[in-house]
Amino acid sequence: MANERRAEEVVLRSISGLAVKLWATYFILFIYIVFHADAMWRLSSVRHKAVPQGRSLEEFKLKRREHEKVLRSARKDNLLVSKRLLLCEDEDETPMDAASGDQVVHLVQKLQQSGQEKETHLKALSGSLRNPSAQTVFIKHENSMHLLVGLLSGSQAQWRLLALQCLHELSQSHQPNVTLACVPATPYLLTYLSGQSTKLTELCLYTLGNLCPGSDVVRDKLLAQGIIPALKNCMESQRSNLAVVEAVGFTLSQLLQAKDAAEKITPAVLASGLPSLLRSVLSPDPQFGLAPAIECAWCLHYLTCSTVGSSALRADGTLSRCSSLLVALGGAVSKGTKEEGMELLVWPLLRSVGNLLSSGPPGDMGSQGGDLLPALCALARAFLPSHPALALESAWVLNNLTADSSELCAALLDLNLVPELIQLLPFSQGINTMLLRVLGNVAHQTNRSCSQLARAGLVPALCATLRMSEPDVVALSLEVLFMLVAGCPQAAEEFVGQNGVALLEAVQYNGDGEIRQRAAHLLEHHLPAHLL
Ligand SMILES: *[C@@H]1O[C@H](CO)[C@@H](O)[C@H](O)[C@H]1NC(C)=O
Ligand SMILES: *[C@@H]1O[C@H](CO)[C@@H](O)[C@H](O)[C@H]1NC(C)=O
Ligand SMILES: CC(=O)N[C@H]1CO[C@H](CO)[C@@H](O)[C@@H]1O
Repeated sequence: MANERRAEEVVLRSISGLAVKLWATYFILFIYIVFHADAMWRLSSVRHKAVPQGRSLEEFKLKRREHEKVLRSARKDNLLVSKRLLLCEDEDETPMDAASGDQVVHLVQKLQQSGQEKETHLKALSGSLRNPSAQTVFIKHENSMHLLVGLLSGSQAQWRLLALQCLHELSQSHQPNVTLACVPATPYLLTYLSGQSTKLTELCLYTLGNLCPGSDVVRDKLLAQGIIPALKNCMESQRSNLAVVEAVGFTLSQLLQAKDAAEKITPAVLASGLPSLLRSVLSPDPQFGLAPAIECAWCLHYLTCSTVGSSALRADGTLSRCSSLLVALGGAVSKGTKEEGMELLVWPLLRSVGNLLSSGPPGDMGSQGGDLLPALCALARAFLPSHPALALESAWVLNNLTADSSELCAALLDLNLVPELIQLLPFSQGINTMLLRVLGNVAHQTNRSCSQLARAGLVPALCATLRMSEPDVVALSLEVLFMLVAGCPQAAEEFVGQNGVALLEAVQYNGDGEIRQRAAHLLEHHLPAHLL
């Protein structure tokens, strides 16, 4: 399981790449704004005295806020699909020798004859069906699925389990045809979710979970056949069996990844009572481990991806539940205890919190917002070496929390977290740009927050980021610097004292149009003339 999630992480990383592309799109928008702002700035440089003090700063801040909105809506629809192979105890992982199509046909014929060796043939068949070409041969062979469904629905428990094993192998296929061919079996799979055998239930769940993303037709059938109430009942009645809970989480998360989930599936899941069951799993079991919590957190993440889901779950206490788990995990990593695979739980939690914040400012989080800040910093720091994309995700949520909340900006200063953020500024892969946004959110607040930032050492840190080669880092550094020196004369003096003028000249010389304009504007209007 861990391996698959790791593979997904690679996908996630490329998704952060997508986010970068979206930022780039915004960057173009930004340049457009700057061209207009530039006209304004030039005007103000001509009639400088006549322009009310701070006006360009206000307009600048307003644009910044619009910018944040674009950024934050940019990373919502990132969906991931995976397939699971559940091995029975008596199986090993080495695939059988590639079965030929002839062998599969032969096995089906044997099974069609009534005989006592059905069990052996079924075992051989499920082994053969691990091979994709054998799967295609199987579904094309007349009556083969009919035969399997007959055994699945029959009275022989062992045949039932082995027939299910065959279907489970077929469910691994990425061929829509193979997935479609499994449809006649789905009513039985759903029925067995409420059965007595947990082994059968678990295997049915993973089979259903594998079939869900395969085709819209299959998914619609499953919805019509009542998969959502079946999953809810299964989870409710098997609450204490964490292997089943994990499997329900997997199946539901597969279902929720449909492109049209927001319209078709999310409302039904919200109405089913599943969310409170999912939330209740968000406390890792010391013996069983993190897996059920990870699956259920992904479900919550997919539910919060839609507006309807995020506002319903926000009102339901999901934000608080996810936040308190993040606070606990952040506390654990800051004490140096990083459980194996913990990052797999942190991912969906961070994304859920980020999505939930989209349904309103963090004002109603109470003290929890303040507790989250140090936890997010700790998670970013702890995962930076091994999972930079996760550190970036933590920074995203920090940005989300601080973007609209003067309380949380003040808390960031009061908790003395700014020096921690400054320490992470040398790291690229989007981390420095995101942290510069967070620092910008704080600088955006008041003159007082600007002086606090300066006291925390932001000026030398900005001098360092202004020297970096990435243009967006330089542009954001200029943005923060602009707010800082406009709000705090001491910061301006400190900057000049740190050879800032030469630095701005270098930036002006090397930078592109927009960066050049900004650096020039800063040099001309916002540094104390007597020091230049
Ligand atoms: C899938 O089914 C369609 C229609 O029956 C058929 O044309 C196509 O060849 C099948 N594809 C595979 C890979 O079997
Ligand atoms: C912030 O500081 C600047 C520069 O010292 C000053 O011009 C401006 O009036 C101050 N703004 C407020 C709201 O105090
Ligand atoms: C308070 C805050 O900044 N909330 C934002 C969090 O992110 C979403 C988008 O993902 C924004 O819409 C919210 O405004």
